[in-house]
Amino acid sequence: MHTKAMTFSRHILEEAKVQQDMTAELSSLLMQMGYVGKILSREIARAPLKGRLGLVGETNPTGDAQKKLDVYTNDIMVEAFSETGPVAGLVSEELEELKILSLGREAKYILCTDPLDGSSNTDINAPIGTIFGIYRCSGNNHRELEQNLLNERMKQIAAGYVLYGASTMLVYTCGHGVYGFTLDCDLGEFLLVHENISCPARGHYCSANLGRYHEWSSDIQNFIAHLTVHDPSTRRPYSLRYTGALVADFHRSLLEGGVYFYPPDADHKNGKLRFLYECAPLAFVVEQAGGCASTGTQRLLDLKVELLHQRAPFVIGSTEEVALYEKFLTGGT
Ligand code: FBP
Repeated sequence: MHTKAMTFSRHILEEAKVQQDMTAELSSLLMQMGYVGKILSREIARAPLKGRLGLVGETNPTGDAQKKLDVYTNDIMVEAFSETGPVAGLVSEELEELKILSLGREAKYILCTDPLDGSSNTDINAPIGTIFGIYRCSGNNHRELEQNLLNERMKQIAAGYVLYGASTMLVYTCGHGVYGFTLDCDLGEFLLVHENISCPARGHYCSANLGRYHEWSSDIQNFIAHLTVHDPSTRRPYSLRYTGALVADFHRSLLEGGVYFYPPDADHKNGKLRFLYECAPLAFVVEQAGGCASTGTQRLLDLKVELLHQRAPFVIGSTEEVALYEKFLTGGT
């Protein structure tokens, strides 16, 4: 019996005792995210039984064909944070604009989210996830909130993801270490299983869509050639692991070391992944765990953002591999 287990909610309350920026509103927002994770874990597992697989026939703001689960998970996110108080505005992969949820006194945060990461996996029972980044907000109306978010007048103060895999995991940080929880479906509780996660400085896995190899720059092709040389003395070749879900590939690198990258290619001149609700939240997590996130030429979190759905070239994971990737891209090798 898990009587001594640390639940996600208790962990947040304990953090609030020691972390000044862990306000009552932020605590309640995070607990609500835990609740959303439980609902989505149950409903994603039941999706084939409820006719929630397949496409809806629409596209999202960045032109991706929307899956029924993309729309369903986004609706759950909007519903769960509407009128709960702490969230003033929601930025989502599935919404064109920042959606005002509350302008009340408690509404102190902007929630940026990819409600369903890994959409191409929904119909084949492969891992998918939910990504979230939380910004302390300033502004009294839609225009001010959006402008302040885009002009870095808002600070990301918490981030994380939920991974719907063999088990459901929630990983989060509030800027004081990274913690991982596994959902005990019987108890309906996320229980702490990874305390103060530290990303190994070096790994053995690389995650990238090699189907795009010929569209990548020769620098990136040289980086891959370097990783795939047979040289046991330097623990090469690396093993390829590409699940089709950023959250799942990132989770592997976070726990076991390695690197995930999505560079510019013929269809994505600026990379595929979106800064505010895919790259920046995971960059915040990995840096808290001692890893790195970059565009290939600069620290990801230093990137200037002008659009809600702005894309960014992205490399994330162990410090050694990210540094090596940057070296290849800046001709340092
Ligand atoms: P979604 O949020 O729409 O799923 O897009 C992101 C993503 O699916 C990542 O999870 C994944 O790593 C990548 O795109 C896969 O893209 P590709 O099929 O081009 O390799």
